[in-house]
Amino acid sequence: MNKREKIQILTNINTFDIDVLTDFISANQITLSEMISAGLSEEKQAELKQFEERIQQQKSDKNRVLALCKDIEDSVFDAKAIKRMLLNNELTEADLLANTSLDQSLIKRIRNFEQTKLNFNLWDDLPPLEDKRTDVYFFGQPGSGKSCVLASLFYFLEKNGLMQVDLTNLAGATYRAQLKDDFEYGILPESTTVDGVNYIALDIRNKEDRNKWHPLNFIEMSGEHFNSAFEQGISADNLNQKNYLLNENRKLIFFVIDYDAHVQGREAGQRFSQASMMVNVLELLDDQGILKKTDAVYILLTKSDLFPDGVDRKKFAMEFLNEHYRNFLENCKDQKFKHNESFKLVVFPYSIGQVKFNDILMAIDDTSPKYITEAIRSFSFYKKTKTGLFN
Ligand SMILES: Nc1nc2c(ncn2[C@@H]2O[C@H](COP(=O)(O)OP(=O)(O)OP(=O)(O)O)[C@@H](O)[C@H]2O)c(=O)[nH]1
Ligand SMILES: [Mg+2]
Repeated sequence: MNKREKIQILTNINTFDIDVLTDFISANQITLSEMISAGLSEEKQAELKQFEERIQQQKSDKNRVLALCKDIEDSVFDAKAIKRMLLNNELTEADLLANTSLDQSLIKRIRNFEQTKLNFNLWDDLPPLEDKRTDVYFFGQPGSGKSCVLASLFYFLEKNGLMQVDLTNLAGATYRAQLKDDFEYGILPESTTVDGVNYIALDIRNKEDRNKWHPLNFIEMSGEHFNSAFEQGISADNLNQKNYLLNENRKLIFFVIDYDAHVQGREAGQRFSQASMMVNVLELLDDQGILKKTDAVYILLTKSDLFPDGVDRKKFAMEFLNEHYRNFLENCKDQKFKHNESFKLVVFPYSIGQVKFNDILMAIDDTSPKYITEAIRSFSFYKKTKTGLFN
């Protein structure tokens, strides 16, 4: 539009329909204030003001959506939060498709995302640990990946027909099924409630002889109990409720170190570093005579899928721990020496697979659970078959 045309239109501004006027504004050809100065009727002024407000609103909505999409792309939100945004119409599927790398199938998984409410017992409700089993403990700070390790292990054992359940603790058996079923659907467990604890009794088939079984009690508890043991010592209020830890069963102890929390430098909001806590808890376990009854200490460096691309994960884990957890490693070796090499020390990286939005498992990786199964079978005792069906 040239200057002459513009003057012509402004002179006859009240002869144009509203639709034409909004087109002039949208095309940035004539502004509303120019129209008002040219004598636009009050009625049309009111309509155009509303029109401009709507445009303004749309612009800020668009910016808000773009900002949300960028945060989603940067994994700022977990699956639950994105699901909420979709349900509240803060975002649409079209927004996600247009502005993020999410595809339709992932959006569908987010829409349908529902974690099973896990059934955690308080200590008081649990039966005592069955004796004549090896007790398997996982110690690590909240969020380090303990429940995910268990979920991936149970999934692996079941998929490969390596497990027999024991129903002494029904709550434990249900918990195992919940963990495994959700995992199979790519849904990761919610954080273990602060006071939550459970134990799962099951037998793992021996590698060489399918009639032999390794009887185990897996003890799962929240990272808060671990923190509390670090700060206040092992007591009946944390790791040794019900005298579980002090029973006579042989033990396998897994120390779970969160690689991601270390790299992020925030240590998942913890007051103390994992390195300091591990060293103290190891010492406390020895003080309580637990290491005497221990057949293996495992150090898991979890979330190893987040290691730099292309590295040899076992080698990288060893180098990483040697650099950042040197004292803890050396203390483990000292304890081993002190106990006349009566327990094994095993270090390895652990990954459940590829994780997205904190709660969604995109692809399952069996490498680590396979390794851990071997490591448990190697250092726990076995008994003869229950059925004697196979020879
Ligand atoms: N990338 C990646 N993330 C993982 C892996 N394992 C766990 N995570 C992430 O870590 C989060 C916490 O894992 P959990 O297993 O719930 O941690 P926890 O140690 O049981 O924590 P508490 O129950 O709070 O003590 C999961 O929701 C995942 O987002 C892994 O192998 N790879
Ligand atoms: Mg947990």
